[in-house]
Amino acid sequence: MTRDITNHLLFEVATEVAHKVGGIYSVLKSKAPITVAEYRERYTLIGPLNYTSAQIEVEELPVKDPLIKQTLDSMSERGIRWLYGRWLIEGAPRVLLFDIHSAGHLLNEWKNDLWNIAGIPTPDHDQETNDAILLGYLVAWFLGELVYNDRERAVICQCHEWLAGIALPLCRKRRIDVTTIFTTHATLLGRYLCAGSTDFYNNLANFDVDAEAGKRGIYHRYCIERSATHSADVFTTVSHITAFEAEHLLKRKPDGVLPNGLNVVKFQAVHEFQNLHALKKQKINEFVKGHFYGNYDFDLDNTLYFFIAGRYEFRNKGCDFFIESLARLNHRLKEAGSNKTIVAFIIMPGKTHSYTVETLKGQAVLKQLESTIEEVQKKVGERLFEHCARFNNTHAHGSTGNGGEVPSIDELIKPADRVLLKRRIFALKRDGLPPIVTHNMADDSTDPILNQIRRVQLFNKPEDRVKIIFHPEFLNANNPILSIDYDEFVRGCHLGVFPSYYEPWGYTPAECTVMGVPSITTNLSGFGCYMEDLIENTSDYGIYIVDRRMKSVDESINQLTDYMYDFAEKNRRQRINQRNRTERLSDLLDWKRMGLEYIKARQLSLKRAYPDKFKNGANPFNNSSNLKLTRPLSVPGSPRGKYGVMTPGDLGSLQEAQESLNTEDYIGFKLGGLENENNVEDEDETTHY
Ligand code: G6P
Ligand code: 1S3
Repeated sequence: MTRDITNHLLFEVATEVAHKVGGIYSVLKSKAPITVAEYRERYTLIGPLNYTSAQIEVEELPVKDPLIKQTLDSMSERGIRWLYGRWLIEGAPRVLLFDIHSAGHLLNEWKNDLWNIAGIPTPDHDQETNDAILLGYLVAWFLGELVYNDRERAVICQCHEWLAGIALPLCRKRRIDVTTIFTTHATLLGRYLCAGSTDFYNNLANFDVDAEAGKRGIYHRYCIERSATHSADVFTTVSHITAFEAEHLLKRKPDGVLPNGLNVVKFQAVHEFQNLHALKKQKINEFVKGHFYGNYDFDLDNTLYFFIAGRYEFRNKGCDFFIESLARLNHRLKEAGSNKTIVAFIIMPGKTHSYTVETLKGQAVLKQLESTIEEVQKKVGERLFEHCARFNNTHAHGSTGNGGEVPSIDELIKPADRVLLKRRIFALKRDGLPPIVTHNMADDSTDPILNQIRRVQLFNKPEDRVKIIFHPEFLNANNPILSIDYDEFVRGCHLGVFPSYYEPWGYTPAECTVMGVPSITTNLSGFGCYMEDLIENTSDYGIYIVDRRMKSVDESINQLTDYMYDFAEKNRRQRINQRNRTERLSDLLDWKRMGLEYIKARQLSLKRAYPDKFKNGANPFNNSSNLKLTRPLSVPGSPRGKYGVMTPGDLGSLQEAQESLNTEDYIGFKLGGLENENNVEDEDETTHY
């Protein structure tokens, strides 16, 4: 059937629509403004209805589109509950959330069907898979009825991750007249294999994928992921390194790469973000003073805050590397007699019971000291005022007034005040060392992070130049301890350290970059490869890339230690200068640029579904204003591209002429060094400060 492709409808399906779990939420939320700008009400995000988060994140709206309404009404008649509304984020995209439990009674029938049509087995007690089946069947039901009701408009359905991918084989089997894109943000097997002790990247081509999935009890999930991959019209992933992985593990070469962007909000002047750093650092300083009470013998002016954050995947996120490097850094700083202190935060949510008494006590004693000092200060001020106000010319003639002398400190601080202050100071005495973890862990003795900290003996001893604080809960301004939102925390820190082994993209260093905070990443992360590919001397711009591909484990850890050591050696002026340069990279990560790859993927899916509309080189979207780039990156002070002008299109491969990637296209993941042949941009100014 031929449909109107220029006014097509776009549906994006994911489990993290209006419900934060991990990275996909960040993708959808930050991308919303540009997608809504392009599609307006023709764009709808579909996901499962989570009542708790929807209550906060979604405002219910009537369905205006008559054909969508007709479709949803018919589903309601069959007992399906859904919520249609506006996601309360920038861009305010429309969302359609299905209450998958309202279709729970159909689960067994659908599982049976999945086996019959796709040969996918599904065990009984895998809740995630059951939910994926319910969502997938509901989406396919909705799309099937919609395109039956609406014979005019073309429909694109883009599904993110295997959890939202079951609709894809259903659309294909049922010949539903939609065109589809499957975007994977990681592969199931990749994540599992990397978390073990496999030499993953050197063996990618050799894994017996079915056997490996079977051994890990994820064969049925793997089947879902693989069938979504092969049923979609267009298959994409988030980086070239994951494209390479997907080609081998999912057995389909991706049609292109859709790197993740951010919704970059620039300040008018650079000093504004610098000031924010100082402000937020102050908040972290307050926490640190409390945490180290009794051992707070280091100078905060010479203290740097490093951090790692993310999902608790010890090896995949490189937490093992981070702790080992911190131990080596500690040794080197001590050897060098450095006056710097590094406080390294590990922010990774684990199973906990509550904050430890010691952690709570630290903040409490500091608060008490602070309020006692405020009281004493007030009294001292009043006494001083009183004394000075009594200045009297006639003093010499026997009056009780002040003859002009300033009272001594002993006259101002009375014995009672001293007793009170002494009590507060004595309360700061502690027997043990400041704790390495802020919470009571559910499995303290087996926790991998704690065990490695124990192994390298980073116990926050006074002589240690590197201190550690493991905060096994995501940050939140409403937390009683370290009450600060993640964004504010990042701004207040000096260096983000993300030495990941498995990282399809890696939002954490990208977020640091747009906030002007230098970070360390690796050449095994999509983000690291992307930056390395676009910029010469990334470290000048505060992006340090650890080589985890060509170096041995020991060499990589030493490289990470060197980066942290060199950073610790910088003086304040150098740090400020580097933050300015880092922040200047944010344009590279803006969705206004990255979103171009999404546009190309959608056009390719339409082209595959409606080849006639693109006959003889015709492109119905040629004059689309959406394809405009942001300001040229050649303005003074911008980074230079390795291969000339930088656009995501140079990296992506969703070119009209070329319908799928060649292995040579995995730029940023080439094993050899690439020559810098073609620098066409103007020489940058050298002073960036
Ligand atoms: C920002 C502020 C400065 C402050 C500096 C501290 O640049 O604008 O006023 O001195 O941060 O930087 P540091 O790297 O020492 O935390
Ligand atoms: C995935 O989330 P993760 O932390 O499990 O998707 C993210 C968004 O695409 C990506 O940034 C990350 O690398 C992946 O691993």
